[in-house]
Amino acid sequence: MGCGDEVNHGNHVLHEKNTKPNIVIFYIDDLGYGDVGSYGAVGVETPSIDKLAENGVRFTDAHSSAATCTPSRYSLLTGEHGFRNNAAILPGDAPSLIRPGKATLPAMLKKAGYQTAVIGKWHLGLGDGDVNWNGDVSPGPLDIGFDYSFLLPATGDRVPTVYLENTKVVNLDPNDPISVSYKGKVGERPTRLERPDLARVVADEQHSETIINGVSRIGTMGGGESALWVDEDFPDVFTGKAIDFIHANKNKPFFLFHSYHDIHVPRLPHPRFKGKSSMGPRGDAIAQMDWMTGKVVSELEQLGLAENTLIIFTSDNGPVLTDGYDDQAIELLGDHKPWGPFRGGKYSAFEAGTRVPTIVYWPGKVKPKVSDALLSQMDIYASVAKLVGVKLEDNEAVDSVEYLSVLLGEEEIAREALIEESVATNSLRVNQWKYIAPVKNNNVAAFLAHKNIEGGFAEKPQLFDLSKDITEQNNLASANPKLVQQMQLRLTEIINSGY
Ligand code: NG6
Ligand code: CA
Repeated sequence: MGCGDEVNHGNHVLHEKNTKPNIVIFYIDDLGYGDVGSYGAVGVETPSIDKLAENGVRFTDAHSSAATCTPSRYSLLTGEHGFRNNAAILPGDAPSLIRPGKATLPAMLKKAGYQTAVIGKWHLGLGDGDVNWNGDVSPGPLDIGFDYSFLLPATGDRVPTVYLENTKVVNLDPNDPISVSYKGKVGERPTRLERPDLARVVADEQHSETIINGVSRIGTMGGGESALWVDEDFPDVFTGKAIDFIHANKNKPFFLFHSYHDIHVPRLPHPRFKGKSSMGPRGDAIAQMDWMTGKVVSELEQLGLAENTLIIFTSDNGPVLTDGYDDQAIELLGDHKPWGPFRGGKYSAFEAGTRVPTIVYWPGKVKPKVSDALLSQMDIYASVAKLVGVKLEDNEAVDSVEYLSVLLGEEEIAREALIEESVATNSLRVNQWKYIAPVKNNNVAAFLAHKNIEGGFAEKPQLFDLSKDITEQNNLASANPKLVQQMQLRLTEIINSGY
């Protein structure tokens, strides 16, 4: 049909103009290695992600920089370890951790002519301290390289439970200003401790402050009634914003950092996903997350952009079942193994803390393959810089190593060494060896026991041979004191001077 010819012709012209590939990072929250079908999930189906995995590069040894959110996000966006800036899980009123002027992935892409957006979870702090949610909230993403942002400011379980679009809270009524506190109660809304009958999800003490949308949160919040989010609407709201951004930029190269709330707590998937898994809310949230991913991918296909878009799908840290709310994630788990074949989970120094599903998809460019290369999310920065032809400054993205050909599945050999950050210590991988540096006192163990997670922390050094002992059971440290010493030296060296 004539009409079809015109469309084809249009696409052709568009591709000639837009030779730089679009870049989309799907950054999932708390998704474990084994939570995706192509990585062995049994309690839930993930057809949209499996399609990416089957037609792209599926990595088996790719890592977030840390076993928690804020440091991993910091590293993804700056190409450096979280410990270089004391990154740790931030409260919902924390100042912005990535300060204006810092080199970032989106700022680097802007140099190459990209339009850049972050949509979804931020959790990297906003403002200068004592943020006023009723005015212009800055500095924030717009000051570090993003042209557009639509955010869940911290986490789903932290106040304020409002969306922030660029510098403004969405739908805020100036006559009902927002107040937020992480040090005592503000506002009239009851907390769960005051009115347990009003909360529809059972929560631990930390998650028992202001009740909003029937769910008690961390922190207290007054005002802002018209601006409150409805957790169940996240998939539609964030997907809608992502699609709007793609449409608006279909003729220019764009970078979309699509940062999901799922499958972090509180897990409150939209009712249409209820029962989509056999695992209750945690599994249903995975199904929802798969749906969101499929929606954006099919939008790219419909716009004729898929073959000019590099997609990276990955997670900010390993899995956790109970993280403040009781949604029966443990009871309903069945044979599903969120941590895959590894030991540990979110927060932990064991492999499941940072070894996360990682898929690179680029139809026509990347051939289907499984890659066992040791890679870090920090390496995305330098690799993408190479892809778009930007030369990095000497002090830019200091922990990021360029492995573009590995990312695209053309080569298999990447890092020889990699630091894995956990909440209590650092570990070092060198080839098959895994060293976990000792902790001074193991007081985090109790916190993790409460979450059913093995931290992997000990007051003595630990050394595992992952080639024979993937589950880190057999501590070889005392039999190999020399190797332990070398690993500790190497760890210190990388911390002090970079990889
Ligand atoms: C912890 C919260 C947890 C989660 C986490 C951040 C406890 C007791 N509470 O402080 O529920 O919100 O912070 O998760 O652990 S992350 O994925 O954003 O790092
Ligand atoms: Ca996380």
